[in-house]
Amino acid sequence: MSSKSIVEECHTVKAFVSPEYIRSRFSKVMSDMYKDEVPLYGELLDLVHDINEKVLSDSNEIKEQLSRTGEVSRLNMERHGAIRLGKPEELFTMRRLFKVMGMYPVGYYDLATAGVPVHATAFRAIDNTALNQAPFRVFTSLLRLDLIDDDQLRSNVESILENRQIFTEKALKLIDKFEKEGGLTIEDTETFVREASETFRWHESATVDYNMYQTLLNQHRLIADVVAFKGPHINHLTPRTLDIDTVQASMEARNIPAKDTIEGPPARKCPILLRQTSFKALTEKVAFKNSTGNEEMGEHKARFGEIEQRGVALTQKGQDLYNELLSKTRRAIGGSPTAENSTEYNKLLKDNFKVFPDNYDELHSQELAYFHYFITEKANSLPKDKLYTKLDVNQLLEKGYLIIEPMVYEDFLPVSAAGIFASNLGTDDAKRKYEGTSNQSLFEKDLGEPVYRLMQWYEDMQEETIEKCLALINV
Ligand code: OOG
Ligand code: NI
Repeated sequence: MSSKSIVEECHTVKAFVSPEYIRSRFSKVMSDMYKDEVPLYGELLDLVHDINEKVLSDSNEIKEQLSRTGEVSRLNMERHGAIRLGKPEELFTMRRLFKVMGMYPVGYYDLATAGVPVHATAFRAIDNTALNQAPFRVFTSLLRLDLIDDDQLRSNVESILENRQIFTEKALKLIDKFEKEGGLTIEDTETFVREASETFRWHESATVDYNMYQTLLNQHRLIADVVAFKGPHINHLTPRTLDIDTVQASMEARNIPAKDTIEGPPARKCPILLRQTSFKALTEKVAFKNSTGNEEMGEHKARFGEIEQRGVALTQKGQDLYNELLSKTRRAIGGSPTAENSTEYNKLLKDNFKVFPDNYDELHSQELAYFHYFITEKANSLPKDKLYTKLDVNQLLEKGYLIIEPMVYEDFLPVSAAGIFASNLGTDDAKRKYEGTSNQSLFEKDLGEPVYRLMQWYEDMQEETIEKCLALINV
């Protein structure tokens, strides 16, 4: 290539910003918007921030662990949100929209068996560095129209949703532009972030009349939430806390109406997977159209605030043990915990989980959890006459040439997600059962591509850190 063409090329190359930048801008805009719409969420953020600071200043061990894995820098910007979509095309375009921000669908969650007629994925970054730079994720569910048994209602829902356009013209244009050109400039990014956030905004007026809203509500509160509005308002945002029990107790002390039980595993020295709690959904005024063209006021409950504490990701073996112990506990109290039996439930959960090892060395040696590997100073003194392989890893660990740190679980838990849905939808809905099997292939067809396999992702990441250590040792 001549030097002239290089110069020419330089002139035409546009400076694209990174997907991490777009994602963190978007996350910030969403958080500000939600703080504005749901002030209690702002209060929750402050609470979580104060408690995280205290945990970090009280425990050097936690601070060092989070520094080594790169999580400490992301803690204050860490959050997830959730949206509920109504039709396949919305899911398809949502995938394209999130791709602009470097977010890809990971995992398939079927919530029908838990009485919620949706299936879902989580859009998130998939590269470890990218995740540490901007950890924002969105749990995205799609209504399963095939689970509405009333034919008339299903066809009404279809026609209500048929002409709905949840994306702005400008957002759609910028998605096209990103796909054609491979990136967005800083100016386009600002427009994109603003336009994309419009899709997730709350609307005080419904698109249906009050009667239709009631009909939808009677079928399932979630169906009303998805179908009666102009778009998929973000229904919660969730900061990450380092001490969920303290936040739960502080919520109660501040009269923030907290959910009765924390979802997920019990409190442990070495946290596993994900524990979550929330404050209950607000009752908000909504204007419904009526047949005379006037507005009729009513109310709707959908939006809440949630918090989560993340722990180490489990291998399939660990996940199976987790599922077994959780089911055993739920069976013993007759299903999902309630306000009345929450103390009994928590005690039983703690007892049942006693068999789950609670130190990182054992979680590692029994292959129950995933870890990042790091080399220590001491590794410099290793004799150079041998090529170290994966077979040597355990011995290198034992002798202190390598150390491990827990790999944080980045995803969601179907039983917890159903519990979060249920606590904000009302117990009658939660008791519903939907017949029929999960339908990952239909979901992936609507999405337009397969979801990333969840376990494989952790397996690959662990493998990567081992390879990296061996490469450093073998230089
Ligand atoms: C989503 C509930 C799932 C979580 O944290 O498990 C979720 C919803 O209510 O739409 O966000
Ligand atoms: Ni959530």
